[in-house]
Amino acid sequence: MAETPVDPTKSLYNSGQIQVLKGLEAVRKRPGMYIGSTSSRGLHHLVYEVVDNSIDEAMAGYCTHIDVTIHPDDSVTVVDDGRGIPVDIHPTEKVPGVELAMTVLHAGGKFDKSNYKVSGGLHGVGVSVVNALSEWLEVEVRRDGRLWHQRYHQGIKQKELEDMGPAEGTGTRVFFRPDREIFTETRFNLETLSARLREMAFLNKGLRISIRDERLEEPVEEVFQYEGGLAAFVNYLRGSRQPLHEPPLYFETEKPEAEIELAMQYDEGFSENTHTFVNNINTHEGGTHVTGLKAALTRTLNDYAKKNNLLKKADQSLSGDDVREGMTCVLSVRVMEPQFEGQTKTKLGNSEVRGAVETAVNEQLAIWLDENPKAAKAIIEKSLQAARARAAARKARDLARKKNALEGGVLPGKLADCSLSDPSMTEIFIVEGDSAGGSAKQGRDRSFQAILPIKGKILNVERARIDKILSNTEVRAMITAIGAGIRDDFDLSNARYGKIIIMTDADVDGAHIRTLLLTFFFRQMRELIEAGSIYIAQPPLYRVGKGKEEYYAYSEDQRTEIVKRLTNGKGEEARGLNIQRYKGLGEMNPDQLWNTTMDPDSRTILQVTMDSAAEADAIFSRLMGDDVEPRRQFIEKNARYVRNLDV
Ligand code: 0RA
Repeated sequence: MAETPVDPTKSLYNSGQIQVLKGLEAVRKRPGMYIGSTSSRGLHHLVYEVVDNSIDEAMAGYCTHIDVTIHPDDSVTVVDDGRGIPVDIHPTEKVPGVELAMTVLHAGGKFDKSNYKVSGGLHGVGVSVVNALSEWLEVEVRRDGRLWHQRYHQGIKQKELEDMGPAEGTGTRVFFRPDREIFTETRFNLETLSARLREMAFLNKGLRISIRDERLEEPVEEVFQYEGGLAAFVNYLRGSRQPLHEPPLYFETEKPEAEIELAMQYDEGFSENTHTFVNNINTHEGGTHVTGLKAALTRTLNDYAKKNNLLKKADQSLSGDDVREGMTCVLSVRVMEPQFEGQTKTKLGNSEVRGAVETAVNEQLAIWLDENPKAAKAIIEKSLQAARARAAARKARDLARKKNALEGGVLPGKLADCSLSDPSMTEIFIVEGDSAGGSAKQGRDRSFQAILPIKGKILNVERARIDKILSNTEVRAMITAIGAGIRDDFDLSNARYGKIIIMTDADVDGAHIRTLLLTFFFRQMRELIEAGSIYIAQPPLYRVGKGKEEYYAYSEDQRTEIVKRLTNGKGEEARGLNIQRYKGLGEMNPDQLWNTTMDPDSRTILQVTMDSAAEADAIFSRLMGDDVEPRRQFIEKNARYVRNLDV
């Protein structure tokens, strides 16, 4: 029954095959060029790349289910119920379509462009890159009543595509194990993958995406499927903030230049939460669609307010910032030939999209306001309040400026500054508590390390308005020490330090303070996160001493490992070991703090990134909003979200 669709007498090494081997070799030589990095981030990109192909099939209208499984050995399966990758022999390449997809760079499945109107996938490098970087990969295709199978090792086929016999349905299954010779991190983070898959489900209304983690004794499964699409996304992002109206404004419309989908809702909070996507790609850097959206919001809300005599003075108008305060908004556009620009290729350049989005939002928002006068009034009233608060904040800032408080000049008294001033060399540790601050000041290298101790719980910036935030002592100390201003006035080029390192105790209180600090940076100095300047210090949990030797453990696993090594496997009961659990940074002497946590040559610090800004936003809202319960649950579960930000 096995039937080989390629003439077996033909040499494996015709010129096409040699090209293929060269291409995959290039990927293995310089993986970073194709997937960004070989760390945790690159590892997760492998899964995104495979899933993106299935999502393209869903966007084309042929796929309704995608199931992702993480197996106990950190191999992954992605199954979809799409049409299945074609298996017939390509007329010029003389190999099955599926083999082209697996071995030819950028083929992906889109080797025939007519198959897809629009397609997503940030990297668009194609599944062949995943194949090249996998110890092994198996692909299975169900098509035309049969099941087809092929296996690869490090991108090289082990056999020709094989017909495995009759099968029902259609679809594609890709099963792979990332190559340990390539990746420095090979464990998948469930939360990271879930966050991304959840986002994809929100963006593709009705599509069912599941993830199953078989690495735990009790496998866990999560299913993401949202009939509400972006409206459900906005609801999720809003978290526990009180809505000003329900349901969110929602529309879908088709213009010649783009398909446009939007959901928007105002709440009693003070931040703006806008997330925008083009062909399922998060456009962190904005672009023409965002310009169109903002212009339409400002214009239509002002028009409505004027028409209904809601503005106090005839010449009063609402600014863009005013009308976006307390707004959660998700915009998703689909365009045929997107042009991505910017540092991270996440800024839309197509000029025709601006007008399309602007017109659509003008039209739809005007209709919605007319049909929802109560909501409209609440939104305008809120924008007017925002305008007043902004005026008050300006006053407060001017006042502060006079006292030199926010513009550098007088640095906070508690700051132990460093002697160098070139930010590419310098770093500041924001340290919880005066006693730990004292140890850090003594232990540091004062040439390039500055220390700012802060007291316990800083103000919860999610719940406070700008004028109040600016009057908080701890917050002011951070703003002055960093020296780059806040929000719209923030200027990265004025930052006095290249790295801002949050150093808190390795306990629940420490996690809480870290959350507060991250919220502060997320809301007030987001560019610092975007620039990759915010880090989390990793103090050790244990010191294991044996005679004169000492070792530090940063996790329970590490402690077990060290004890095993020092006792030749006998365990902790063996005598001569002195195990100390650090309850706080203050228990370490200055030398220990330097050696374990501060010395750039030996420390580990986690970089906080914006990769999953939408997810971070939801977490912040959930944790920092008015509801106590989610916060309590979170603290009980502990501060694992930093990993989400980090990957
Ligand atoms: C090329 C053409 C067609 C489907 C696909 C590729 C396809 C690729 C992937 C990758 C993962 N899942 C996928 N599902 C489909 C359409 C072929 C036709 O016209 O039937």
